[in-house]
Amino acid sequence: MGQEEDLGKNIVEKIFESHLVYGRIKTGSPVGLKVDQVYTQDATGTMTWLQFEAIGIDRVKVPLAVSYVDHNMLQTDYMNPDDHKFLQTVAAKYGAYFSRPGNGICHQIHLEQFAVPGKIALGTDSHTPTNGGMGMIAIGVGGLDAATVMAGAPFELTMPQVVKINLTGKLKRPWVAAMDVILEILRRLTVKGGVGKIFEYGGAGVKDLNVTERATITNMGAELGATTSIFPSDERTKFYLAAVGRRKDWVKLEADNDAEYSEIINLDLGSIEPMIAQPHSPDNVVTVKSLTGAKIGQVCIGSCTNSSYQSMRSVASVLKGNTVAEGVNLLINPGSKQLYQMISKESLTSTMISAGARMLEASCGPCIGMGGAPGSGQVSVRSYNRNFPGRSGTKDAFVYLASPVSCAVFAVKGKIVDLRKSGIKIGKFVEPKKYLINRNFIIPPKKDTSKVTVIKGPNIKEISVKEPLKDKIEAEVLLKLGDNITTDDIMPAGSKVLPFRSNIPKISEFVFSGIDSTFSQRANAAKAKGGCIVIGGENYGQGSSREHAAIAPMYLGLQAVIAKSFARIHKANLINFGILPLQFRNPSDHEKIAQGDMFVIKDVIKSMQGDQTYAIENKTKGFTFWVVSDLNKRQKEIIIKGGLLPYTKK
Ligand code: MIC
Ligand code: SF4
Repeated sequence: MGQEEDLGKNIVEKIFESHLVYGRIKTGSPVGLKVDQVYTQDATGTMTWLQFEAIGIDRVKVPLAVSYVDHNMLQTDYMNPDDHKFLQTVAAKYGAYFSRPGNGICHQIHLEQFAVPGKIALGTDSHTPTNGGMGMIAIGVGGLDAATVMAGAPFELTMPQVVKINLTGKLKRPWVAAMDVILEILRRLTVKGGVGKIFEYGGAGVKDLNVTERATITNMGAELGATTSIFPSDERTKFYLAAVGRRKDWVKLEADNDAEYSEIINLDLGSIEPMIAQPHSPDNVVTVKSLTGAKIGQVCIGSCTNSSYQSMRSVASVLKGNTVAEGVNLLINPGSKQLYQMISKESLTSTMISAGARMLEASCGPCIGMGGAPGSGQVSVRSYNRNFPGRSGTKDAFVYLASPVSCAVFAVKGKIVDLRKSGIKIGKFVEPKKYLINRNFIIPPKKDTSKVTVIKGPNIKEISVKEPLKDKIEAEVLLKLGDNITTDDIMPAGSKVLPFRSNIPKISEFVFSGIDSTFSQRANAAKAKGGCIVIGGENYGQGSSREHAAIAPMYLGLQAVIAKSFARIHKANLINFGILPLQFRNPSDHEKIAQGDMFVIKDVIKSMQGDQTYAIENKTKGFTFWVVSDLNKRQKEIIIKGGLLPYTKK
C-alpha cells in the first residue's frame, strides 16, 4: 500500500496519517492513533466507566465522549435503573454527554448527532463501524481499551489490510435494499472473511447509496469480522449532514486515483437481489426466492442495522392498507427517539399500528433477547444482524435475517415470498431534505463537576483484577470447542443475564451456560488446582465486543485459550484481562486433545519474551505439542502485569 509520501493514498491511510501518534502505517505493524470520540453503551458501559474511575483521571481527555443507554431497558427490578443512574452521574462527573434511556440505539443516534467524516471514533460495541457510513473510522473495542483512551492514551492496533469494495451500478429498488448488499458480501466472504481487514468502499456505485444505507452496510461489516468499514464522504454525505442540521461538519474525503489496496473486490449493485441469512449464522445466506413458501411466526424490524427513517418509511409503505398475517407477531423498534417522533408526526406509526404491528421502544430490544423472544421452535425473520443460536432468548428458535422491506412483506404474507411477485406496491423513497431534530434527551457535559456524586446501586460491584502472569501454568482443559464460537456462547446476554453486567461474581455463573451448564462450577473447582484452559477452533470469540466474555472467565480462573485463530476484539479483550491467547502451531493438534486433559506450560514468560513458541505437555495423554502467540511488546507487558488495568496504573 502507498505508505510512502509520493504514492496515492486510500481513505484509511489518510485518516490514520492525520491521527498517527506512533508506528508506521504498514499492514501488520502496531500503530498508535489519536482518537476524537469515544462512546459507550450501558451493557458494556458500566464496566468501562468503573475502569475509567479506577484509572483515577478527573475528566475524559478525548474531545467527545458519550454514554448511551439502549440495551438494558427492561427494568424488571432495580438493577437496570440503578445502572442508568450510575451512567448518568458518572458521565456528569467526568465530562461526557449522556443519552437518556429511551433516546434510542447508540449507533443510530451517533450517526445522527455526532459522527463526523475524517474523524476517529471508538465505541464499546462491535457495531460502532455503523459510523463508517459517514466517512469515519469507527472501531468497536472492549471497555478497558475505551477507558484507557478516555484517560488520554492513544489507541493501539495492528495495522489491518485495506481491501477495496468497488461498487458499480444501482440497486434495483424498491425491493432490493442496502441490507441485501451486505448479506451478499457475507455470502461471499463468510464471518471470518474480514478478520485483519478494513473494507473501504469506492467506485461509481457509491453515489447510488445514501448515508443511512451506507451505515447499514458498514454496520454489518462487523459480521465479517472486519476491523471496520468506511465509505467516502461526498455530496450525499453533505446532503445528509445538512438534513440533520450539521452541514458544518462536512468535509470531502476520497481516495486518490492511484491509491493502493491489498485486494479489490468488485460488486455490481444492479446484480444484487433480495437475500436472507438462514439459521444460525449471518453468513448462511441464500436468495429470498429460494426459500419461497417457508412459513414464519415472528417478524422483528429495527436494530442498529436497519432502523433508519428510510427503513421505517419503507416498512410503513408495505404495511399501508394491509394487515399482519394471522399467526405472525410483528415487532418494530425504531432506532432513535428523534426518528420515532418524525415517523409519528408523519402518521407512519399509525399506519404500522393499524396493520397490527407491536411498536417497541427505541432500543436494542429483541436483538439481544431483551423481550420479544420467539415461541419454541418458531421461525423469526429479523432485520437485525446476528442469528446465533439462542441469542433471541429461545434456544430452539430459527432466526433468519433480511432487509426491513423483506421483513414487512413476509409479515403481511405470513411466509417467505418473492417480494417482486408479492402483489404489494410501495412508494419511491425520497431522502428528506430536513430531518426532525430533538436533542432534549441528550445531556451535555458539565463544566463544574465538583458537586457531582457518582451513585452506585447495590448490584454494582468492585471490578476484578487478575494476578500477574505465572511462569508455570498447570491447568485442566475444561472445555473443547469447534470453529466460530461466539461471545454469545462464551458469555450469553438476554434478559436473565444482561442485568448482571456490573456484577462479575454473579455473571460468571453464566459463562458457557448455553453450551455446558456445569462450566462455572467446574471452573471454580479447578481454580484451586491452578485454573483452567479452553480449546477453540477457527475465529474464536466472533461477534460482540463484550469484555465480560474475558472478565468473567478470568474471574473463574481461565489462564489461556488455545485456538486455531481468534476474532479481533475478543483477542484484545483476553489480553486486556491477562489471559493468554495461544494458537496451535500445528492446527491438527486440536484433534489430539480431550476435555479433562491436564496441561503443563513451563517457562511461560521466557517463551513469551523469546520467539513466542510455547511447549505444552499434555500430562494426561503423555505428549508435547507447540503453540505460538503473536503479541507485541506492549501486549506482552500487559499480560505479564495481569492485564491492562494493572499495566495502566503502574
Ligand atoms: C451485541 O449486539 O451482541 C451487543 C449486545 O450489542 C454487543 C455488546 C454487548 O454485549 O454489550 C456488541 O455487539 O458488542
Ligand atoms: Fe443493540 Fe442489536 Fe445493535 Fe447490538 S446489534 S447494538 S444489541 S441493536
